[in-house]
Amino acid sequence: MNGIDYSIAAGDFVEAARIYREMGCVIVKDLVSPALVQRVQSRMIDALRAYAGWDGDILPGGLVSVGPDNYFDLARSIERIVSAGMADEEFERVLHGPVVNRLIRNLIGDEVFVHPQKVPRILPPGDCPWLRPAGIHQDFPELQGSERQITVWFPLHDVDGTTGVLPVYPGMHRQGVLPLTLAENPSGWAISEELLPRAYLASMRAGDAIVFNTFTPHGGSVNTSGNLRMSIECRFQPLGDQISESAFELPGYSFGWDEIYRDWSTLGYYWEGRRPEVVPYDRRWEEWRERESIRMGRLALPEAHQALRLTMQWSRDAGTRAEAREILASGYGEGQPG
Ligand SMILES: O=C(O)CCC(=O)C(=O)O
Repeated sequence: MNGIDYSIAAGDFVEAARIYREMGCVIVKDLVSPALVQRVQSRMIDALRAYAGWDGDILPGGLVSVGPDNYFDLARSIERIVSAGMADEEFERVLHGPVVNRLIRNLIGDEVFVHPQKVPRILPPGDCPWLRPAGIHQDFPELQGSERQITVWFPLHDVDGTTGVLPVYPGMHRQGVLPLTLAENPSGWAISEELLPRAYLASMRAGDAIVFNTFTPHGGSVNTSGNLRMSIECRFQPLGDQISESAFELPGYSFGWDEIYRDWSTLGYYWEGRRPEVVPYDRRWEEWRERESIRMGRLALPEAHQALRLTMQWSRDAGTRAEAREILASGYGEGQPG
């Protein structure tokens, strides 16, 4: 901890709103029952066993042991693990239930909409080349839609500074969209730490949550334990604000909503009847990132490597994809700039 405590007990929603307004983030203790998040974790562990050949131990605090021998299989099976974590109807029910609803309503001062996407994650310890930690970022440029959007991040076991809690940067949500620099992380970009105050790292128990605004910088976790860090994040916003069409997609996955909702009894496709006004995804931000990755790649900047790879794989424009491919094929990024 940094000496300041941004945590509150569940139920103290007035204080939660005060801290959230001032800091852009608040840690809510005991927001949900530990058994609930442990069930989501168990579903993911079952998928780890079935698809990644995992046969490690569950340690005190709910930590999941893992060795580097498992890393590749973990990365290969990630879709199965993610879809298993997303498909828990009871967890969804609690996100719509009275306690979470009252909390979010107090923070946004409006009627609440629960975003369909939930993001279960596993973060292996050390430097796993296939599953790297997110860089420090704000959600807004990626997710767009409401400026009052909120993320609620739940660890699925006890976490602290070594096991990879999610760092957040209090007070920075008022700065608007912060500039990005190229970085070797899954998105290829990050907010430079020089622009930020010291990260806030809370020690948390299963059932606690970090709640933060869509402009609050976060990410860049470091897992120096010998275990997997497992978490799930969920998003909320006012029903009356606009939402990006991308919030209803499952981008990059081979599974769809039918698979997630297959065994659900009542909540499947809950968002079809009641949802905010849907607006198109504004591509200018990603187009800027693609152009920059190409410009920096042509200058043979090594830190542009990951951003270029993403441009090559995901750009909507065939010419841009081909340009990124050509730069990467020239040997640049393998330590021999072309
Ligand atoms: O769990 C992490 O490491 C990253 C989470 C994140 O980026 C998010 O909640 O938006």
